[in-house]
Amino acid sequence: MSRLLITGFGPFPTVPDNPSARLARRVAASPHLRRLLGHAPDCLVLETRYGALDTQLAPALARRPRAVLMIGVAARRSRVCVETRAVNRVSRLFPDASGAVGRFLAFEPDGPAQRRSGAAAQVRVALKRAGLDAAASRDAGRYLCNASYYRVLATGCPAVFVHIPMPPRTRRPKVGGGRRPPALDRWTEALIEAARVLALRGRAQP
Ligand code: PCA
Repeated sequence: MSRLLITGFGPFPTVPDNPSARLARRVAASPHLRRLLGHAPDCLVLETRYGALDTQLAPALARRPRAVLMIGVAARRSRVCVETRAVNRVSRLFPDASGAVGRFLAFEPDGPAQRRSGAAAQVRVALKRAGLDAAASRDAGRYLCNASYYRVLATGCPAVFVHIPMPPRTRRPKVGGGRRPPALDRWTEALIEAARVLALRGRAQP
């Protein structure tokens, strides 16, 4: 079956340990997805700097993935959010991991003001089915997550960006104790289901 790309992000100034990278790797390592695809999904951990859009993301997109699941952290949010769109806007306030800020207010001066994901609603349903009640969001920010999503949506393949909060610190469950599994474990399972749905959608698309 077709190629599925899963992306996460590395550290940036306010998040020195970015859980989205760990989550992307865990989802991409899913035996279930490997069985479905016939090979492991591609996993890309993007450096959180504007230059990485050209040096890391563009080459991955040139391999023409049939579907893309993107994950980033939104440290101030309390819920997992499915981003429904990306906008052609860059923050000039927040430096990236290399200390650079966006140089222009728009990434693509001639690009559309926004690009919408046609697969966001379906992914939200998939997450819900897997027990994760994610919110829909139309504001992916003005930083690297929005920037990378805007780029990926330009390809036209089914792509969805999921923002996760910082996972709460959990103590190890007591043996036999009925605690909920750690957030990262629950999110991994739900995002595997989201990835499955995206991969099938990518396969169906001409
Ligand atoms: N979150 C940032 C960039 C990398 C990440 O994980 C954002 O929301 O733009």
